[in-house]
Amino acid sequence: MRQAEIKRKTQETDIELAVNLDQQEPVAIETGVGFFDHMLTLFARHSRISLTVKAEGDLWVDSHHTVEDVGIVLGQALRQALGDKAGINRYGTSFVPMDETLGMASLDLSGRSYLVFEADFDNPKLGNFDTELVEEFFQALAFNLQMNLHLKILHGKNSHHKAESLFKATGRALREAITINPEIHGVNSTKGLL
Ligand SMILES: [Mn+2]
Repeated sequence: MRQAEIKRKTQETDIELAVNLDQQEPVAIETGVGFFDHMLTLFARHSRISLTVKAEGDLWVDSHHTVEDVGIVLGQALRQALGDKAGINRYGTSFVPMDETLGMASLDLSGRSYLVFEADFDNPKLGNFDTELVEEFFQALAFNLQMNLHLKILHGKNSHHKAESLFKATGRALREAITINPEIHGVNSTKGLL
């Protein structure tokens, strides 16, 4: 089983997070930030992984530390669970429509970290979640998972739809990338290492 569990406590957040890439249950997210819980639940369902998150952050400041730190820990846990990445597809791409919005995620579990993010949100807040944190989250995720991640809203209007299409597309692209492909022997790189 490809799984990992991480506990991380700082002055700003206290996080317990577990992932299992080879089973789909349980999914249970509690961060104190409703919209973020909604996004992480979608992400887990569309990547078909088990994900549990218990985060207690300094929400009296704002939701920044909580969202960013969950991104860091999720990236670390996924990377740990992937191990040597033998036999996985490595790449994944997904387009996800949501009513008027179309979002895209394309990623490579290359061992190198890079985020390209092309999305704007008209609405600065969704509940107690600041929409600028969508980029912060994916930056933390990409850097700690050591993945090359491209996210783009091709068109759209509604801020909730835009954020949701990016989380769903990333989940679906990740599922493709982490899937073990019987045609791939060893690591899917001419370098022999990912
Ligand atoms: Mn929604």
